Amino acid sequence: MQLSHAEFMLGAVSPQQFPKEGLPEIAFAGRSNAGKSTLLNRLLNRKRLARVSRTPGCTREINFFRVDGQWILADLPGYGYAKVPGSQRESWNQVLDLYFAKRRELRAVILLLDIRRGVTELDQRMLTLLGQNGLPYVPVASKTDKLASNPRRAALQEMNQQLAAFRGNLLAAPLACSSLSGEGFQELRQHVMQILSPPPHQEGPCPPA
Ligand SMILES: Nc1nc2c(ncn2[C@@H]2O[C@H](COP(=O)(O)OP(=O)(O)O)[C@@H](O)[C@H]2O)c(=O)[nH]1
Ligand SMILES: [Mg+2]
Repeated sequence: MQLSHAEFMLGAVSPQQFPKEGLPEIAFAGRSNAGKSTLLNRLLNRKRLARVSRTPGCTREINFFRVDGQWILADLPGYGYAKVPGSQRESWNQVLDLYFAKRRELRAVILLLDIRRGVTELDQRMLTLLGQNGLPYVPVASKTDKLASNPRRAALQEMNQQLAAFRGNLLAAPLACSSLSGEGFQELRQHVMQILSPPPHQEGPCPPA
C-alpha cells in the first residue's frame, strides 16, 4: 500500500452526513494534543491535510479522507480539551457514540496515547466505548522522541498494563511512534494494510471421508 493519494471528502457532525460509498474505513482517535494531526499528515505524506492545532479542541466534526480511492480515513474529534464548554463536549460525545454504534464500514480504530500521559481517564472512556461496540483497536504511543530510553521503556510497560483491562478488542501491543523521527510509521502502515485486507476465506468443516 502506497498511501499515496489522500483527499479530503467532508466534515460531518451527524450520521446523515457520513460518506455513503461503502468503502472500508479506519478511524484515528485520541485526546486533543495527542499528536493526531501531525501523525496523519506524516502518514499521508501531506504537509497540511489535517490541521495541526493552533486552537486545540477546535475540531468538532469527524473529518473523512478518501485514500487511494480505496478506503476512508476518519479523523475523529480530539477529546479532553479543558476549555471546551460542557454542553458542546456532550454533543461531540454524541457524534462519537453514534459513529461507533452505526458505522458499519468501520474496521478498526487507531488510538493515539501520548507516551508521557499514558492511558488517562478519558482514554479509558474511549476504550470502554470501543469495547461496547466490539471495535478492534491499535494503540499508538505517540511522541516517543520526548522520552529517553529508560522512562520510555517504563511508560510503554505501564501503558501495556493499563490496556490489559481493555484487551478484548486489542489488535496489537502499543506501537511506539514519533512523527518527528518517523519511528513506528512503517509498522503503522503495515497495521493499516492488515486491517484493510479482506478476512481470510472461511473454510467450512471438512466433509466426511
Ligand atoms: N516532539 C514531538 N512533538 C509532536 C509530535 N506529534 C505532535 N507533536 C506536537 O504536539 C502538539 C499537538 O500536535 P497535534 O498534531 O496538533 O495534536 P492533535 O491535537 O492530537 O491533533 C503540536 O505542537 C505538535 O507539533 C511528535 O511525534 N513529537
Ligand atoms: Mg488535531
